[in-house]
Amino acid sequence: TKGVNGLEKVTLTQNKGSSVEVYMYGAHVTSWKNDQGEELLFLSNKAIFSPPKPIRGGIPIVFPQFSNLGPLPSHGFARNRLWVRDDYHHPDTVRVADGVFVDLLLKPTEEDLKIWPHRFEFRLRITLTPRGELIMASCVKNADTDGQPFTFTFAHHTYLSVSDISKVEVKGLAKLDYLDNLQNRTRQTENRDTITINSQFDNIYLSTPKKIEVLDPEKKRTIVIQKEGLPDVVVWNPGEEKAKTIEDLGEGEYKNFVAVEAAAIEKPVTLKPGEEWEGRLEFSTRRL
Ligand code: TA6
Repeated sequence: TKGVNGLEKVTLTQNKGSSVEVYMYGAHVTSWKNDQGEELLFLSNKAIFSPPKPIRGGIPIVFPQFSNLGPLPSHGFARNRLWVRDDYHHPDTVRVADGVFVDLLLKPTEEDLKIWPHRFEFRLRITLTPRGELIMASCVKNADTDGQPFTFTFAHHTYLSVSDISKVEVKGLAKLDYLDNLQNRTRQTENRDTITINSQFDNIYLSTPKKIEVLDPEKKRTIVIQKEGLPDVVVWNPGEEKAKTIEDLGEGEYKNFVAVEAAAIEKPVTLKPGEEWEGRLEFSTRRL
């Protein structure tokens, strides 16, 4: 069906009001509702649904470069390319969860190859389970069978919806090392058990556990993030001042999200010709 500005989107639905909306533009999940019909993703009121602008909110795919860690435009180009539907059989070591799903595929165009000369195939299966969980299973292949290895960094730049950023608690990152993006990515160690955010915040936590939890006391719920193959977690919020410089973010909206991004950044992934990499991310919710 057609979404904003006539952009193609796919909607997955389950019982009890649970649903997922995915734009083919960016393979971008813009909405996820759990089995209580609650929206769990933030989408800016000012989000621009107009290529090549990436959509502000939901789950942008950051590939093949996180931030400005290389020569490409910040966060790479997967988030502003048109993906296609794919009927390839996903090599689900990535356990095939029951549920409804859509398979999407991105391959480089000749133009893309000029800025990143690697023939990759990025397959993404987005599943909504009968219990209203959202699963993102990624598989990147070096399809240049007699070419060169390539290296990438990656993130699911997830904008989680929260009632008030200053009340949110992020759990699972205690004692870990992180790179502070606001201080030239200097390496530091987290000494708090629970992370709370009161101003601009932009840390890349390294080698994190498989499970991270985001508590929203006002909504009386926890969003549970479980992941495989995605060792790092970026936690980001622009804070009041920086938010004003982001044109596609409405006034005060910075309070309504925290980006918690399962990622592979510190140790970039290298694929030899024919090799594949897999990542898996699962979101569920629990009442507090
Ligand atoms: O993941 C955090 C981050 O890299 C921040 O430094 C911030 O710039 C954010 O992503 C948003 O980037 P964007 O290009 O979508 O405006």
